[in-house]
Amino acid sequence: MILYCAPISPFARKVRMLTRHLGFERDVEERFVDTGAPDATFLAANPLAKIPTLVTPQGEALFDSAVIAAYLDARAGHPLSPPGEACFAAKAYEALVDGVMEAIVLIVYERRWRDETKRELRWVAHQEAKIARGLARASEIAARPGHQLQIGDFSLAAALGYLDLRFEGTWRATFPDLERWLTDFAAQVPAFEATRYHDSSQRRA
Ligand SMILES: N[C@@H](CCC(=O)N[C@@H](CS)C(=O)NCC(=O)O)C(=O)O
Repeated sequence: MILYCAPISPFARKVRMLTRHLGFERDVEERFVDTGAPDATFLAANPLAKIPTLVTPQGEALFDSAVIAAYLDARAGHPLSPPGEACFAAKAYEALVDGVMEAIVLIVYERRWRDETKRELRWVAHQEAKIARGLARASEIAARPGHQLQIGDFSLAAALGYLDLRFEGTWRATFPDLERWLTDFAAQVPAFEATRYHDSSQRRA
């Protein structure tokens, strides 16, 4: 399988953690792409030029990260999907945290794509409010008794890791429960450390 991705992208990290955690690391070739200057092969796989994009052994290009996560989990025998009706709550939790990531990425893009004089601070505040509310809800969900490791947890770890990288970890003071949660997640999922971003020469997400 080919995974179009980038080392810093939180959505890509979610999937890169999942391929490792679910035992597909050797089956997946990670191809780092620049979404700002997509090449023809990547565009043929995903006309939206978004990462992550996974090309299956059958040549099917899968996106977005939720679709890829469901595909990998299904191939592994569904270890990260609760059975029955509970799977819908698990999907809503994943969608919630993916929405938090989306809001973080929008703020980063506001900085990257808009001239400093044209930045819309009300829009940034609107996204920041989504991040704060979303993290508060995610914190409640992850702390529920009987909460089992699931795909949404990989989204949450990727979102918090990205906040550390882009916003100097200011979330840690506001959400100490999530800070403890992330420590536990990292102990349970070595793929979190394995996918940590190190190289400061490749800074596109
Ligand atoms: N909903 C998508 C979001 C993916 C996404 O926005 N990825 C960013 C990188 S973190 C991207 O590809 N940006 C390029 C662009 O929007 O042109 C998912 O879950 O995969």
